[in-house]
Amino acid sequence: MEQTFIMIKPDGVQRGLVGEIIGRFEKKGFTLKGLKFITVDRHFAEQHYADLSAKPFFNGLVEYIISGPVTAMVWEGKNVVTTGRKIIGATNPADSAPGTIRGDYAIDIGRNVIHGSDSVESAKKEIALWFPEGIAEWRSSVHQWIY
Ligand code: FUP
Repeated sequence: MEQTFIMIKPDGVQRGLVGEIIGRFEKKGFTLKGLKFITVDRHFAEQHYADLSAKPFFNGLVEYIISGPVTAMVWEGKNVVTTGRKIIGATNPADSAPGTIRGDYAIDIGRNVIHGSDSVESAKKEIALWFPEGIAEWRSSVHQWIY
């Protein structure tokens, strides 16, 4: 089953949006498979955003991510990578549709509350980076057609 990496960024944590965000993914029908609350260091944040290292906003982005604890999660379900990105909304909250997380709760691109993997391949990389200890396997007892 497909998995994605979702991170509630320091502003989302500080603004008390953790429960709201987890609720949106749960109510959609996705399954929470991994969860931890951690503050990462500069080296780790630079690894997570390595693809953006040449961008002018890279240093500010790293400063923001290390500024406080984040909520790191693995969510599982059919098409969870693409659907997760839809639930999150466009990168720039100025363009995110109302009803999406960024559309409802963010204003600035540099404080956009949440991260979600952009492909199955990057989800695998990000889950390996953030959960090197692995994810505990558990099976829901509900019927398979209940997502
Ligand atoms: P996303 O996949 O939606 O998180 O977007 P990107 O990977 O393109 O960007 C990662 C983060 O960099 C965004 F969440 C916010 C930040 N960013 C800026 O601060 N300024 C920009 O111009 C673009 C992105």
